[in-house]
Amino acid sequence: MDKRMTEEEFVASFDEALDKGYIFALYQPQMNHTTGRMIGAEALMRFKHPEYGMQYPSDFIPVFEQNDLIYRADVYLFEQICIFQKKCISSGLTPVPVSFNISRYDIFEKDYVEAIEAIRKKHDVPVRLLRAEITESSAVGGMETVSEVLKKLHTCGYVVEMDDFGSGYSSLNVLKDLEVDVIKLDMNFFRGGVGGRGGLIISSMVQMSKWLNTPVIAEGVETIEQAEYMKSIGCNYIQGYLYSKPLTEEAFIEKLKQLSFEPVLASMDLIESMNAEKFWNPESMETLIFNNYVGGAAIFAFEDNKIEILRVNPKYVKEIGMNMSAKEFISGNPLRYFSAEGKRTFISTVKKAIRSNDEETCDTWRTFESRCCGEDKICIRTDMRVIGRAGERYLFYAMIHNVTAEKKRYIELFDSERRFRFASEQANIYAWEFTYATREMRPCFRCMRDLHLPPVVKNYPEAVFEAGIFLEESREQYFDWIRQLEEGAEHVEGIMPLTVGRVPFYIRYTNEFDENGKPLKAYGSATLVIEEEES
Ligand code: G
Ligand code: G
Ligand code: MN
Repeated sequence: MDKRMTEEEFVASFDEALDKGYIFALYQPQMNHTTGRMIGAEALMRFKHPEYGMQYPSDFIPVFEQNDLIYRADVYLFEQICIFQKKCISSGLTPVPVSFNISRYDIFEKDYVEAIEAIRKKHDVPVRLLRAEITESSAVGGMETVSEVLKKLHTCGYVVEMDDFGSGYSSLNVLKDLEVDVIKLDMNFFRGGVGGRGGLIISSMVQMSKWLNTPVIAEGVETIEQAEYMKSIGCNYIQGYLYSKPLTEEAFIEKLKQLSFEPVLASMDLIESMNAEKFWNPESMETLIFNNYVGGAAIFAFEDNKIEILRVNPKYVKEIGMNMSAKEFISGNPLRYFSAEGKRTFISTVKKAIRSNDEETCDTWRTFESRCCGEDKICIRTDMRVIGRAGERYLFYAMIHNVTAEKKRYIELFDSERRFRFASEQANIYAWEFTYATREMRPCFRCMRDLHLPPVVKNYPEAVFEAGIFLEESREQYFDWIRQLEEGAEHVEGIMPLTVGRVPFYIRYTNEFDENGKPLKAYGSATLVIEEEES
């Protein structure tokens, strides 16, 4: 039968507890939720009295802290962890890094780092198999001391994690001054659920950690929904009851045998000249350029066929118009605005840019709805390129242009030409289209029937001179028309005799331009010139 021990009982039995192993570590696996691999474990202190049974950490940790016992307890537990790691190595297992908790009281003990280093060396455990967890609240006693300990730990080669991030002790300030390697975000601080404000705060914290290039481990994850939410905002590392409770050494060894290991990755490696720190620094030249770039620009992440906009500049917001705010673009799935075809185009362009590692462009239609402007369809041209990657996650720089007006004009022209061609099939007109780039001519049905042309005439217009449809005497004139069209003339027209019968036809060309104003195709038509009979 368990009995809650009193403060006096904890203090009185402390020496015996260290001696006889009432104090020991449990190991809680830390997982990559996406790959199912283990990234490490946290050692958690437990107290089991032979008579009174298991005691709550929330009971004995504060007692140890208030009675100057925590330092001894932590150093003791650190040695237990080293012994465990050494045992794993010796028995041929692949050990994973184990995090140990540093109390804020340990930080004020002068030779804390020296003490644990001596123990680590005594047991011959590589430093990469141990990670230090300092809590945000350590900073309460003064930044200088924590900073000093952090430096010492780094010098010795320890990865240092910021524990209990989000607990509210001015998280941002602490993060700014302490260069930790990993952030542990405790879901217990968001028991109100991940919906609404809680979710927004968590996603902002994860976002921020990305800017700092610091991986995040979400702690206290109990449900699949929480894990999926964390994954959706780019945090794959998870510790909590969902995967496993803290385990005894024996049970943890079983996990080690079952699961494979992968190292914790920084959330993003920026390539080449892009310097992450500068880029996210509000005062840097990079930020200045981004914010003041004459066109719309955005930074987005791509993973798992999903797009996440991380940052937009003021011109981006202007370019799309619709009176939307930067916040509206950044929150939620940006592809929700896209047409089905636009989605496919965008994703395939993203993939192309990953393969080519070069700038790629696409035009996509999106439907925006805003409170003031109602619904509107907008065509956006995006020039994108990869600027960073971490594992399967890619970071992109994108420049955007609103090309809606050009696109609409283009579509109108295209429609009118198509209507014209339908009409010509009905009337006494021969019609065809000629594509400059391919030198291909596509005749209408009547041309095919009367002039015995195939559906595609190659090597146009040379081919129709060879076929005797156009006459040699018109060659110079006709090639001059084509030249004018290729140089951008809107129309050319004139009368020309066709076929051996020298039948006079009125020939007219209308030029079609692409969205950049470059000639694309010429639509030709020929109508018989009816000469009025002389009376
Ligand atoms: O397992 P959980 O209920 O284990 O732990 C409760 C609290 O005790 C947590 O805030 C945790 O950080 C702290 N804690 C767990 N293990 C240790 C330890 O080894 N040393 C210190 N100082 N705190 C610990
Ligand atoms: O050192 P730190 O305060 O981060 O200790 C982690 C604490 O979280 C420990 O008390 C541990 O037992 C506890 N814990 C681990 N997984 C879960 C979980 O899924 N839910 C909750 N509520 N607590 C957890
Ligand atoms: Mn911890």
